[in-house]
Amino acid sequence: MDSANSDDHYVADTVSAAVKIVIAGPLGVGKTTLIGSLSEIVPLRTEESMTQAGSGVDEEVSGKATTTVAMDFGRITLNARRVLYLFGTPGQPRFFPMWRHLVHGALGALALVDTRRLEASFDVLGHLEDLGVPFAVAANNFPSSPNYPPEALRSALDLLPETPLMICDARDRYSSAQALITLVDHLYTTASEATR
Ligand SMILES: Nc1nc2c(ncn2[C@@H]2O[C@H](COP(=O)(O)OP(=O)(O)O)[C@@H](O)[C@H]2O)c(=O)[nH]1
Ligand SMILES: [Mg+2]
Repeated sequence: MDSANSDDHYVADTVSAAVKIVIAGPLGVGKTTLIGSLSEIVPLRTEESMTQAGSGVDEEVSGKATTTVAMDFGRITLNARRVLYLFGTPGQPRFFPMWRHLVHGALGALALVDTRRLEASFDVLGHLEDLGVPFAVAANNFPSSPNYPPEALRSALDLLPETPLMICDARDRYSSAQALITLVDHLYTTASEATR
């Protein structure tokens, strides 16, 4: 990166291309955490306290006091010419109508799932399919997460054979980066096959 810009919030002057990736998943799965682990800028967050108003509407996740109400936004400089922007979706199904705008121009999505409550991800994965967004799935590991064999997890989530599935720890930068690299590899392979 341009040394003049290395310490600040601005994209280097040499950058001429941007890639957009969406981080999707239900409430409390670790989207905000993953973007925070990966972003080189302090991520733009839209966290608000969860209040009684959401009771009975939004899923309640134990220990979770805030929720993303618009989106998360982070940035990774890939090289002198390219940056990658991460857009995190809000997890609540009532925000699904805005996903159409959030995914606009995105190369693909990383869908985070929580193996303690897989059913919470069904709508999210279905919604990505409906929107035609290619995706990879990362199971964010919590201490009490059950260890399902990959094939059982694939089948429970009804994933296509080619959809990548991996385990990650959203708090860990390396693990989160591996998940992102797997997604980008998948997008690259899918795009090369389509042009063959
Ligand atoms: N143990 C563990 N906790 C996590 C992990 N990822 C997120 N958390 C915690 O789970 C809670 C929900 O994460 P958050 O990123 O806000 O979820 P979001 O609703 O998908 O944005 C937070 O308290 C995080 O600190 C993880 O990989 N392991
Ligand atoms: Mg969030």
